[in-house]
Amino acid sequence: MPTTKTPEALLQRLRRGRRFVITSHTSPDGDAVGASLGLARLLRGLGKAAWVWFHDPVPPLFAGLPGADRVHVGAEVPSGFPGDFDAAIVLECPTLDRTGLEAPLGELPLLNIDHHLGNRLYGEVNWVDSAAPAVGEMVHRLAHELHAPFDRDSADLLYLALASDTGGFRFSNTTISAFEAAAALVRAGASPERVTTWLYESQPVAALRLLGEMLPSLELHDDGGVATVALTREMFARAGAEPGDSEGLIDHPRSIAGVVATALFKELPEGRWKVSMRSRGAVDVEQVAQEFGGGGHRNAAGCALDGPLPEARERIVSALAAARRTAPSHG
Ligand SMILES: [Mn+2]
Repeated sequence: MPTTKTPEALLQRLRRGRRFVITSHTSPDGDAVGASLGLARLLRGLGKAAWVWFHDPVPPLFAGLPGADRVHVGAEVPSGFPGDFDAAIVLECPTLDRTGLEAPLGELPLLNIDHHLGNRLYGEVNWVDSAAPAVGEMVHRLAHELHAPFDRDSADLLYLALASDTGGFRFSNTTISAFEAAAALVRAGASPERVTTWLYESQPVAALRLLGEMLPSLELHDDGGVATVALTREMFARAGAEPGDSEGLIDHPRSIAGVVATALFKELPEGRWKVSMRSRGAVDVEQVAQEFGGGGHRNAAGCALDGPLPEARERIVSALAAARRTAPSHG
């Protein structure tokens, strides 16, 4: 797969700038958190100031990562913003509004680094590589171009971004460059065992209770090829769970034999539902997400739509069934 070269304009901006704010999308996942914290460490290693600012808190699963306790969280701007910063680096966001911080961020020059198809190129500098397995892998390449010193923690953070976005090196984006970056990161001190513990063995008990709440909602459709699950706000309350505790729960319906497409419906305020979709092989959930105003990748995408749940479910299921039929390798 071809990958794009780091734009010279981006390297210049990063070499010349001294103070950066780094941000990513709402409900930050492993790639968003790992790539942001990793890039911040690498820039600090080059003698620059770098602050990570997320609209939403770091999910409990990632709270123990190096630097997670220093993330600035919320809609309120960090002190000295915007005058004290040279640029905002936006990671993993196809559109600026995915940050939840589009108004304040618009006051700074934007450096857009992403691997989503359909990125809107909203930055002053844009580096979009849809063949990259994770933004963490792009940050790894960037670090080499900048000759940034690697320590164990930054290697762990980028390895986590990569492991998270490839589903532990299982998904279709597990490319040669994913393994090459992983090897280089382990050489630089990353520990696959430590990262695996963070990713898969650091669950708050509420996350497991939430899984228990979710499983009875499982429905199979389209001759067992499509599976859907739902999480209501009541389920979150019963489990004592926070929004971030649902991270990774969509992998469970995906593990059923014969299932090629899944959707997780998460209740939002005002009767709306956030839909996360996953698929196998050529089944394109990005197209389905786009039909409903969302986006993502071929095998992982999301959107939001109005309830009530049975109607929302029916609309998504028929779109997924259609995607399944039009996919080249699944009948
Ligand atoms: Mn990603």
